[in-house]
Amino acid sequence: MASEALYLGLDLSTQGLKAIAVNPALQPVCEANVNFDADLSHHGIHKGVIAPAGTDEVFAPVAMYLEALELVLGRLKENGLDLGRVKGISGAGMQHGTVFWSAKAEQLLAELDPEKTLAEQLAPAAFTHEFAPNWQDASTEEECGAFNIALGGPETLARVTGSRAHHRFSGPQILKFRKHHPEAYAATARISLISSFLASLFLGHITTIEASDACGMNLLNILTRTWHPALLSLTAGTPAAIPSLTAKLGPVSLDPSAPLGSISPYFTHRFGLNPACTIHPFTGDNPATLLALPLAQSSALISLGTSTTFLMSTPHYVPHPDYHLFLHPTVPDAYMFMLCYKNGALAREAVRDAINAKTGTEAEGEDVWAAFQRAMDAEKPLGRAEGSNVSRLGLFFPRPEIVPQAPAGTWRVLYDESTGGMTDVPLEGCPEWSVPEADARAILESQFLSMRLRARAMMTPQTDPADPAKKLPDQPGRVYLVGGGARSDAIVGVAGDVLGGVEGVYRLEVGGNACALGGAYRAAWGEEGGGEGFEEWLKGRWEEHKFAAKVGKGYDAERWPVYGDVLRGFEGLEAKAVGFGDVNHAAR
Ligand code: XUL
Repeated sequence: MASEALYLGLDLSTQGLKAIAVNPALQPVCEANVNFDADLSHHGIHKGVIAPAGTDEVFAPVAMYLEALELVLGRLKENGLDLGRVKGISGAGMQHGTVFWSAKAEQLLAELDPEKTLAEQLAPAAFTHEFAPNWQDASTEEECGAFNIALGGPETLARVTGSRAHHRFSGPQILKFRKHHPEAYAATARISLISSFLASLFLGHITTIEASDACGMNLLNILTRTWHPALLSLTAGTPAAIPSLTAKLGPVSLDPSAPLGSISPYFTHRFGLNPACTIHPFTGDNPATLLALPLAQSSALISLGTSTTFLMSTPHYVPHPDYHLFLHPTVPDAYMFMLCYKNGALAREAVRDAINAKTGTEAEGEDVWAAFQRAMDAEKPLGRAEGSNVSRLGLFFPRPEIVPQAPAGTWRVLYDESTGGMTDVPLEGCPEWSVPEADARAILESQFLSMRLRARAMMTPQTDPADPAKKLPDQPGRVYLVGGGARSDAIVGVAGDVLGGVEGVYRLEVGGNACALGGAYRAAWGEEGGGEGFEEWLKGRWEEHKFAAKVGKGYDAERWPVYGDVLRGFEGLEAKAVGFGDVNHAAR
């Protein structure tokens, strides 16, 4: 077995670069991580990015990514991986970020000297801009306005590109780059997404943008799978400038099974990778997460990382400005439904910290989530008193939120279902809501109610697994949780209560590396799939008991309708928060 082939998956994310190698049985055999703050702090980053005070800009140095790639490959070797056995590489990059290559880039990539580092040979000469915008950037309000009206409104933009305009999407970001750095834009020969940038380094030439990740740009017409001329014209400035932008973007790679090419000699000489190693398309981190398990089309996957994302695979293209639809990364004619929340983990941790600060439990050496869990357990669903129709509803956004597009702030209301009335909760002295303890249940319910509200269009009729003759309400078959938050019993319980899941709530046991793993699986499929569809191929190899555990019962016939009935009130609360426009609600 010493010489069996291995497949490598990478994930270039906001806070680090992860790599994982799997064997043909899809078992992880080696992992390595680079943490930008811990390993590359000389780039002046905090949590992997630079976010100048007083601006909404968030970006990261491209040179840091070059250094990270060398470090992570070195660490794989130190951790015992024989890189010569790696037969295929694929992976993921955080979505939406762009890298601006100079006219010299192709030659520099082609002539890389294995005696020198990537950074010393490529930075700064291969780039026209030393930074890559990050998905947390919110500085393109003006550009988003232009995108939303370009095709007649956000609804049309969502219908054509899968999403309304978003600050972080690459189209508005490229438009801003052209306006703020016209000379650098003019000097840019090619534009890569983070995913295609990483693939390009491995190939030694600039490769195409992958179709699923291209859907995070607001530039691709998903219906025709071609760049949209009116959106190109807006980004480039004039219709006459379209060809130049088209050349910068290059074509979109539409065939998920087509390999990109062989590995660059730079990596074979410097790291001992095999010259026969093939590079397969890299995609965005969310589409790659979808590849870490054979996700049935009625099941949902919730990734509880820095951002919280809700993903489903669907055959239906039913776009709406409230959510995203992307082309599926490996299944032709399928789509990925996504909700992306900026405030997921951040907001939960803020409530947890406030509870710990008040009760002092953390100091006594208890688990950091113990007091949060107790506060949760002490409350009934929606904080309702026995026989009452009054629900506690809250929104907790330490940072401006994407879903819904609302400013930073905290909103707490008591919603009377019988009258539709909503009463603001004062910070102190409210007998029905004690801050911060009651926030524990409220924040979890709020996060899952938001998902239930928006994912309704994707849900399919279900039957009771114990009695197939019994019809159950439209909901997911299974709810899979992945990422740090998946370890919390409180989160598992509320996820099932609010979202359902007729087969239960499952924890995906793949460590913190779901997207790198999805990349490794994709590389393995690219090499060994033999023309079989990705889902069938993965289903045939995936040993569920090794990768997923049932952690919650999911659908609860009594609780399900209670959360369904409160959705109207929740929508009203969101409208209240969105109505605040740009003014920050007093942080409470
Ligand atoms: C998705 C998004 C984030 C990043 C995180 O639209 O912006 O989930 O992909 O890396």
